[in-house]
Order: sequence, then structure tokens, then C-alpha cells
Amino acid sequence: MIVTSALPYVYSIPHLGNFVGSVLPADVYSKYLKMKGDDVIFICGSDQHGTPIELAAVKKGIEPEQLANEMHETVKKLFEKYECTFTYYGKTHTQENREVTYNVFNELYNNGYILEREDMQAYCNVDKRYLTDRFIQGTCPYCKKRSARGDQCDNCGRLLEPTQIIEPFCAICGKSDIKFLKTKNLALELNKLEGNVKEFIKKNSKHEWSKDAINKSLSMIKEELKPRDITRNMKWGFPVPLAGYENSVVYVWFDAVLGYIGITQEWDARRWRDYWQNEHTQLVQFLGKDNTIFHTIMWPAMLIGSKLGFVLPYTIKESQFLVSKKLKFSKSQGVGLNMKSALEFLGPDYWRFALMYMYPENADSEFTQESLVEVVNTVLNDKIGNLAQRVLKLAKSNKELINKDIKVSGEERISKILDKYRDSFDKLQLKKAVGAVVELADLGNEIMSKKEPWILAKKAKENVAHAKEFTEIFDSLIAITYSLAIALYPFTPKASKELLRYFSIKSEPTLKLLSDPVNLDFSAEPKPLFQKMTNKDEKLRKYE
Ligand code: B3M
Ligand code: ZN
Repeated sequence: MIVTSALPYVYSIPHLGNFVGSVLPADVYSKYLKMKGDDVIFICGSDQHGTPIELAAVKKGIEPEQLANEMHETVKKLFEKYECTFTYYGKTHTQENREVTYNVFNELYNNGYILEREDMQAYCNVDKRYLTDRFIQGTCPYCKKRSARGDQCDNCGRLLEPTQIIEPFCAICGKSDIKFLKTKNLALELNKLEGNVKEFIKKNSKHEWSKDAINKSLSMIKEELKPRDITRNMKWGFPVPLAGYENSVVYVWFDAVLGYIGITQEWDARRWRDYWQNEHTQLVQFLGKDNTIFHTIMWPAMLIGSKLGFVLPYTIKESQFLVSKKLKFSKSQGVGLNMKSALEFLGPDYWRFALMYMYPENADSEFTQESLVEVVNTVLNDKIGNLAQRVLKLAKSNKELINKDIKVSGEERISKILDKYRDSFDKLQLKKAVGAVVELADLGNEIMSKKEPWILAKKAKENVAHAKEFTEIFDSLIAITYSLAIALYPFTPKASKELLRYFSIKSEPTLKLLSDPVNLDFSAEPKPLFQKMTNKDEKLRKYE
């Protein structure tokens, strides 16, 4: 199995919305698969090409490659800080990816899917440069919103050609002093591959695709596919491998999707084939809704047309947007609450859990200070952390009353919740999986407040019946805490490992551990797992 996350652009630090849109859920899901014991590689990396990085480099007076590599290192380290465990986090501007890109390009050319054509490219008279992709903006011809950006509309997700944009303006200077110049470009003849792409969508969308992804892709195909430019008149990128195109580079999206393969080659020059050229591989791709069409239309068309035997996406797991009305949350502005500034006042486990709790799985969701504080204080700290600490403390001070052979499987209510946990993950319903974790904690808290075991413990010495009851209750409470320690792993890996130490487990957690007898280690004093946010929400205010 291959799990991928959309490759983040590295012209600035990804914001929390980018993170929760693809890398985080992909990491959570692949951690689950690893716990399950599946043969899975988790591939991601920096999308280093594109106009924004070229422009940022020009502004800084350095080469785009230098900036792209510096930013790649920064972003890579940030993901590590957030406990993301990729099989490999690579980048797109590499020799490996250049070869894959040229290979696919040449095969598409030889197979007759690439068209040489003259078309009109926007040119800004003020900035004296071609306005490629998101540098020409304006009104979308389909949905009529002012959200068209060169190659696509941010509102309806449709792919666009710059000439289709109504009332275009330059995103660099904001002016409309634009002319269209005739230039030569190469286009991928999506029209010739329409039948194949349609068949691919009909067949593979049965595998837990997000509904919105299916609908968008089918409606795009209904309107008939047109040839799409795969070259750009700019400098930064892979030079077009065809005579007569010396001043152009390959379109950023062309080599970005192939980056999934190139990065896997960068990881292992031999083993990559076992995954990418193996008909049994399931390719599960996580991405934000603005990236869907590129993954369900353009990328499969490239793979099919190249006839190189690469696997097609099996599941497209699209997310909607996490938005914030009050806080600065945008990547393009390069300010505000991004993955770096967020760590200044809250640790990675907290963010991972809170963001997955708000995961915009099927609809946009709103990020607010209040919701963050609520998740951290009420759910993580009170429900989960406090429960674990209380159970472990009571167990430690009443060692002689704790059974030696506690097993999760003996507890029906717990087993049911764990079934739900596994089932949700297997169906890629990640919010339900978070829900199951909270349900486990709820069950523990319910037992605690109903049975008041600390009172039973006090009376246990004189009363055998109370001692027996305490022992029974702790069969459940220990089983719950142990299950929690394992189930938390994809969401809060640090806390999970910390908790597992009280159960004598120092290795990476697996689901198999759930069938082993619990082996409590009473030597350490149970410490709080999480802390409440105190006044720290003040720090969030500066992003308003
Ligand atoms: N870099 C867009 C983004 O960062 C783009 C994804 C590429 S996936 C191959 O949202
Ligand atoms: Zn639109």
C-alpha cells in the first residue's frame, strides 16, 4: 500500500489548514496501518517548483533553487516536530523526479497525447513578465465568483485556461494592464484520454472516495475534457525536453504529481517498483479539495497515457477547508498562525489531536480559539489525561487488589468501541475514529463517577465484597486505559508512548498488543498526560 499526502508548496510555511488538509490525516492513517501491520509506505515531500517560489526568490535576490532547498529543509523539520513519520519526505527538484518526468513526458509524446499549439498567454505590462498560473486572477467563467486563479477556480475547483478568466488582473501589481501574447506551448490531450479517465473514476471511486471528489470529477468529465497546457513560459522548473521550447519549463503540476513516484525512487532506487509498478498496490491519496481535479483527471490521464504500468489512485481522500474568520490563517500572505508559530504555545500532540478533532472531513469547519481551548482542556486534559492518571494512581496504591491477567478481549463494551475504531479507520472515516477514542474515555469516566472506586478501596481492608468489587471495576478501568494508550497513537504519538510505559511497553504500539494480557509496571509515579491551556489563548489573540 502507498499512502501519499499532497506535496506542500514551500514558498512559505504551511498553515494549520494546509496541515490538517492532507499531511496530518495521511500521517494519522498511515500510523494506524502500521499499527495494523500492513505493508505500507508513506510518501510526501516539498513541491518546489511553481511561480510563487520563483517570484519570492527574485524578491530576495537569490536563485529559486536555493530558496526552494532552504524552505524544503525548514518545512521537513517542522513536520518532524509534529511527529510525522514519513517513510520518506523528499522534494520535487531532484534528478530522480526529473527522470520520471521526462520519461512520462516522452512516452506521452510518443503515444500521441501531446499537442504542440500556439495559444495566448497573459503578460503584465507593468511587471514585464508572463502571468503564469495563480499570477493572473479574476472572475470564474463557470461560477462567476472572483476566485479564478490562472489554472483553476478556488471556489468551484474547475480547471481554467487564463484566457477564460473574466476581468483578469495581475496578482503581483494588482493592475489590469495585461496583454495576451501568442506563445508556443505543449498540451496534454485530455480529450483523447477521456474514456479511460471516466472508466478509471467509475471503477476506483467505489473505494471510499469522498463524495465531493466523485461529483466534481464526474461533472468535469461531463463537460468534455480539453487539451491542457503542460509547459509554461518561465525559468524555474524542469526545462521542456523538446527542441523549440528552450524558454519554457514543464508545468508545475505535471512534475508535482509525478513527484510521488520520483520521491519514492529517491527513497529507494530498487524497492520503489515493488509499490508503483505492482498491480496489487492500493494507492491512497490525501489532498485538499482544491487539489482534487489534478489527482482525479490530470494525473490518471498522464499515468494511463504513458503506458508505463504505474498504479492509479485507489482512494482519493479529499478534505474540505479549515477556515478561520477571526484569525490570520493564510499561506499566501506568509503571516499568521502557521505550523511554526503554532508550536510556540502548544505542543505537537495537542495540535494533532485538536486539528483532527476539527478535521474538515466532509464540510468546511471553523477554527476558533474557543474550540481549541475546549478540545485541549475538556477532551484531552479532563476526559483522557485525568482519567488515565487517576486510574494508574489508584491501581498503584492498591496493587494487591489488581488482577494479574487483565485482557481487553474480556470486556465487551470496550471491544465494541475498539471495533468501531478499527472499522472507522478501515473506511477512512477519521473523525469517527477520533470519536471512538473519546468514547473509550467517556466509558472510563462513567465507570469512575458511578462506582467511586476510591471509596471502595478505603473500605476494602475490612470488607471482602468491596475488595472484590474494586478488583472487577479495575479489570475494566485498566483495560480502558491500556486501550486508550494504543488507540491514541495515531493522534497523539508522544502521549501514547508515555502512557504505554506504565504497561511495560517501550516499542512502537501495534493493534496486536490489544490481545495480549496487560502487564502493569508500578515502578513509576503516574504523571499528568496533558495540561490545560492557561491564559495561553492570549497568545492566539495576536493572530486576530
Ligand atoms: N503543491 C498544492 C498545495 O500545496 C500543490 C499540491 C501538489 S500535490 C502533487 O496545496
Ligand atoms: Zn469557479
